[in-house]
This record gives sequence, structure tokens and C-alpha cells, in this order.
Amino acid sequence: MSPLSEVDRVAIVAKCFNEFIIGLKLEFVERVGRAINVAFETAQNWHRALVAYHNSRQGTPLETVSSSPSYRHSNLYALDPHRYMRCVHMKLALIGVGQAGGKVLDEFLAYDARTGADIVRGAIAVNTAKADLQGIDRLPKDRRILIGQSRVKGHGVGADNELGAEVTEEDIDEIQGALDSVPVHEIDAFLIVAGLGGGTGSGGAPVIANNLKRIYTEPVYGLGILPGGDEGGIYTLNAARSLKTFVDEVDNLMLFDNDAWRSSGESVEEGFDAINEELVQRFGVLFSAGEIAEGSDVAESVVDSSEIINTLKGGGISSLGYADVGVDEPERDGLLSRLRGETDVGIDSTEATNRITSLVRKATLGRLTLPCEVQGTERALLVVAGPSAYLNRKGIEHGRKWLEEQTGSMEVRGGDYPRRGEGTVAALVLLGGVTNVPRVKELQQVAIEAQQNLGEITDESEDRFAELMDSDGELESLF
Ligand SMILES: Nc1nc2c(ncn2[C@@H]2O[C@H](COP(=O)(O)OP(=O)(O)O)[C@@H](O)[C@H]2O)c(=O)[nH]1
Ligand SMILES: [Mg+2]
Repeated sequence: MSPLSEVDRVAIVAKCFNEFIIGLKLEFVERVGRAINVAFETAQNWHRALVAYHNSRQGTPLETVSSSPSYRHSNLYALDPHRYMRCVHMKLALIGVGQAGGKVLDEFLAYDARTGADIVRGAIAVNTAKADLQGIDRLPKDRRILIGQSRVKGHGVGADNELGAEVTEEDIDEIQGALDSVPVHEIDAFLIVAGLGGGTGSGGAPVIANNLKRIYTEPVYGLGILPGGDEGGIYTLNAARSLKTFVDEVDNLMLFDNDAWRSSGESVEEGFDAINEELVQRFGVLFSAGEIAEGSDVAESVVDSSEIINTLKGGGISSLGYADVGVDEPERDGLLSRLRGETDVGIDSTEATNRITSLVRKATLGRLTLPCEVQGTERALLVVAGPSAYLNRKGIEHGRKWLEEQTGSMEVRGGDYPRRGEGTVAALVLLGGVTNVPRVKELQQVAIEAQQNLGEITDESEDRFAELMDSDGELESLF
């Protein structure tokens, strides 16, 4: 970090004051108290954005910084009050491949609609099965791309992932054409979602990742769903082969294991709906962390998209943990109430600290999207979300340190995500680059056995069929 020059400091103060006045003017008509809050927060935010950007540029003069195209394309520009400080959170182009990919994509769109998170800046669904594409409610028709029509006539590839990969390759131009309408300058990353046990998603997702990596500079992430153990050998074999391929094509592969999330009792479809909600709640909190919506709280150390990108940077496989607890949302704790000393009324700070540390433990040691050993994780990110009065800095720091001990990693980031309206404090733990994953080892083992069995069964049944048709040379074919 380089120190700010005197000129820069003056420029920042001037700009902040300017925003303060604009904020005042904007809101004066409504209510003076709210105006001061908004102006104060705006100034704070912009100040933070400029200083952070200045530091990241290592001393580039501020004037050059604020007018340069790279600043305008940076996430921090999104904090600029002229854009009404809309977001520093992750903005994604989402590509759902196959049936599971399409349904999870749909659930992400539902999450955005419900919370106003605005994660998804572009979305397409790709499938070989026409019926599956029709089932995606929230995506416009022209964003649903049917591939492989000449080969499978809209009926899907069964669970043949080699065929899935082939037809995706053949129709890659059509997929690319649909992506041309995605505003790539607005996104931070691509996210390709697919179930790895089937045919289309399993085979197609790695092909699409490979293509995106060749064209764009933005990171390409995968979100892969592993099949349940009871789905059978073919699904396991598909998943193991797809996993091996997919992980090499993406910048990071986040995994969700259906086997660990199986819910009993319900039908498979209802079960999947419930699982998809759980899945999207986790990834939704992760990707919307850093969102600063109109009039929201301002935090001490807000997580932003660059921290997620850095945690995912080293590649490999990642897993997510999550835990939350209900709390009463306090009234807005803005400047006026702070001046009146009302900020923490009713919120005990020791209690807030303990709440957070216990949530971090629960999130890490409870059910992860991909069950794995936490020890040996290369990088981690802790996000604590909730009303800002509950986001106690000490708690977050304790949680982060604990996570450092548990993972043995030197690279554990932590921060808060102030948000209102959910009525919860939540801890989200992203384990980037997990190395000790018994489930993956098991999957490979079962897949190898399934592959051998399949080979033997094919050989055997060929023999048996030959025996069945054998007439000791007494009968001749017609031609
Ligand atoms: N979590 C989740 N998994 C699903 C869903 N639908 C299918 N799957 C899983 O995804 C795998 C692939 O199935 P599917 O997506 O239908 O295959 P595809 O259409 O050929 O890509 C299966 O092995 C299931 O485990 C879903 O809605 N949610
Ligand atoms: Mg299916």
C-alpha cells in the first residue's frame, strides 16, 4: 500500500463533501434525518472505494484513476454514488447445462427476484432435451438453447455423456451466439452449472468451459452436482469421468453432493426442489456478498467480489459451509441514532461475538456442499451476513482465526455482508482448493469398478448371444 498524497487527500475530501451535499439535496425534501444518513454513508462508501482503488493501483494519481477506463470497468466503480453505489458483489453470466443445470439456474433467478441481489447479469440454458428446457420458468425462450437436434431430435442423450460432449462440440457456435448478447464487460465471471452424473450436463459442461476459456479473459467457474450413491454405476462412472475433465477446464470447480443432501420420504422431484433451494441459498449468499443496496447499512469491512475471486484463484475443487440463526432486526442504525447513542440498544456485544464464532464453527463442521476434511484446505473465505448491528468485528476476527487453525491455511479472508430483511445472522465459509475429499475417492473407486463390470457384462452378453444364435452351422443367413 502506498500512502495517499496531500493532493489526493484533498481531492477525496472534496469529492466526499460534494457527494454529501448531493445526498442532502436528494433527500432533503423527504426527511432531513434520512438525508444525513444517506449522504454520510454515500461519502463513506465512495471514500472507501477511491482509497481502495488508489491503493490497488499503487499510487496512481487520483485524477488519473477516476477517469481511467480500468477504474470504470472495475468493481469499485460500481460503488460510485453516481451509479447509486449499487454493488461490489459478484456479477455472473450463468450457463445451465442439462436438466439439473437448468433447474438450478431457474432457482438462481428466483433467488435474485426474491432478494433483489442481482447476481445474474446474463443467463442461458443448454440442453438436448426439449421437454427439460420447457420446464425452466424464469428464462425467456430465446435464452434456452436446444442442441444436438439432428442427432437426438430433442429427446436428450440418455445418460450418454460422450454423446453429450460430442453434440455440444458440434453446436458450440449456437451456444456462443446466445452468449454474444451477455454484457461481458459487466460480469466478473462465468458460472457453468451441471449435474455430472447424467449425459448432457456431464459431457457438455467441460466442452463449454473449454470454449469460454479460449474466448474470454474473465474467470470461468464450474458448479458441479455429484449424483446420489443410489443412482447406480453408470451415473457414478459418468460423474467421475466428467469431474476429471471439468476440473481441468475451469478456474475452479465448486461441488455439491446430492448424496450428502438426499432427503428421504419425498418424491425425487420434490426432493430435488428442496435440495436446489439449499444449494442456491448458499451460493446466493456467497455471490451477493458485498451488495450495497440503496439505503443499506455500511459495514466495517465489506467482502467484495475480488475476495471471492482470490479465494477461488488457485483452482481445484471447492466446498461451501453455511449456518444461520434468527435475530430481531433493529431499526436503522444510521448517523442520527448513532449520534444519539442508540446504535447498539439491546444488542450485547459479547453475545454478538459468541453468536458469530459459534455460527462459524457450525458452518465449517456441519454439512458442507461437498463433505470433506477441512484440514489441508488451501484458501478460505468467511462471510458473515446480517443486520450491521450484529456484525461484530471481534466475532468475525475470532471466526477467521479459528478457520485458519482448522484449515492450516495461511490464506483465510474474512469480512461482513450487511443486509436487512432476512431476519438472520448467517456465516458462510468457502473452502477453496480442498484436498482431502473421501467422497471423490469413493466416487472414483466405484466408477472404476462400474467400468470393469460394464466391460465384463458386455463381453459376457456378447458370448451368451453368440451361443443363443449358434445353430452349429446348420442355418444360413438370407444374405
Ligand atoms: N441437485 C439436483 N440434482 C439433480 C437435479 N436433477 C438431476 N439431478 C442430478 O443430476 C444428475 C444428472 O441428471 P440430469 O441433469 O437430468 O442429466 P442431463 O440432463 O443429461 O444433464 C443426476 O445424476 C442427478 O443426480 C436437480 O434438480 N437438482
Ligand atoms: Mg434428467
